[in-house]
Amino acid sequence: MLRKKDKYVVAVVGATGAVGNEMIAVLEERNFPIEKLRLFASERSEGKTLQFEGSEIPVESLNEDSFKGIDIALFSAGAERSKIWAPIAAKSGCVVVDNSSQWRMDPEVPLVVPEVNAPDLKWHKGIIANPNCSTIQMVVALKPIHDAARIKRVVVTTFQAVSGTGKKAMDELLQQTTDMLNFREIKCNVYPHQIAFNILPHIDKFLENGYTKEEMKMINETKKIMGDESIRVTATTVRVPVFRGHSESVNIETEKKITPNEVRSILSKAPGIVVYDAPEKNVYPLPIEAAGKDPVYVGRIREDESIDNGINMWVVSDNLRKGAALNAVQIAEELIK
Ligand code: NAP
Ligand code: 3JN
Repeated sequence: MLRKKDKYVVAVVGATGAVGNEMIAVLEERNFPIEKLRLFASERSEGKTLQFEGSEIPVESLNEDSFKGIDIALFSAGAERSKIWAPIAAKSGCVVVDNSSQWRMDPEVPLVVPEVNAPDLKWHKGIIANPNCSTIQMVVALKPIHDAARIKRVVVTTFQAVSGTGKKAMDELLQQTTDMLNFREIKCNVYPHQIAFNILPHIDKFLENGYTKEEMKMINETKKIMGDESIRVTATTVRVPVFRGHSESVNIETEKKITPNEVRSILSKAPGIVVYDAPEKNVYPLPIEAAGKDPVYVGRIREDESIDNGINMWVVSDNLRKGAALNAVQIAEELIK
């Protein structure tokens, strides 16, 4: 359990990565009360320094004693590293907020989006899981509708930015785009197909049921966060040539009738959401406008006229912020409240 203090010793594990970089920026921007920031990455990054509040902080590699004296550790170094190091950190008395999929479905580990299920933080045992980016932005938009009209079923298709795959994928999109425009040969290292000027209906590994792991993450995590196993969810996750910002087409079937105007009104009062919905003026959420911002943007709210109680909407958010770093820092803020 975290002892109340004025300032905390905080660690970022995976500090040199796309998510880790964003975590450092979000901690600074939000003035998280930090006594000391420790930064960890692989041995490859030893000797590097990263900036925080005007100081250069050295990047360290991990060892058994790394977490001594650390109050809160934000992990974003991948599931394999979280499997090994999160229990070691928790044993050292540090509270871990883990961004990987390693602990998300463990019944002993709360899976938290503060706007949706902050009370679940009460039962943590040293590790708290941060959901998948596509799940986070969707549940922020679903929860207020579920509370008002009980959601029976969700059909979601995602349009996910390459930054969800990390730094190398962002470089690959840039490289392929410039190579295309210069009539050069295209090389594919990160994705199995060209991503520039293309879309790939494939995120993470394929499973035996024909779904990808990313799709099953959305299905299983949504039920756990919403605390309702009865919600039926199906997902198709798609990679698009966008650098930053995931978009989602979300179709909902509710038990109680709810009109698009009621949805607009409920969502515009809900925490973390900006309703951006004036299609007559070409106003709807766009990833290039959501990039670098905190909210979950919702637009294109309309009735699904093919069923009795159906709503369609378009949900966009910055996958590195609310989808990863911001949500993790918000969890840490809840912990020290
Ligand atoms: P990335 O840009 O490839 O960065 C990976 C980070 O992990 C780097 O800092 C890397 O350090 C570090 N790392 C690798 N091996 C390590 C080791 N043995 N010990 C310590 N650190 C090590 O990837 P990313 O996009 O930031 O994503 C990182 C992880 O965050 C993902 O694997 C995933 O689990 C999670 N994630 C979650 C979401 C979400 O949906 N919430 C979204 C994206 C990512 P070096 O620079 O030294 O190699
Ligand atoms: O592809 C995306 O847009 C999101 C990717 C998330 C991700 C990438 C690598 C490993 C995860 C995740 O958070 O589920 C993981 C993982 O930890 O399994």
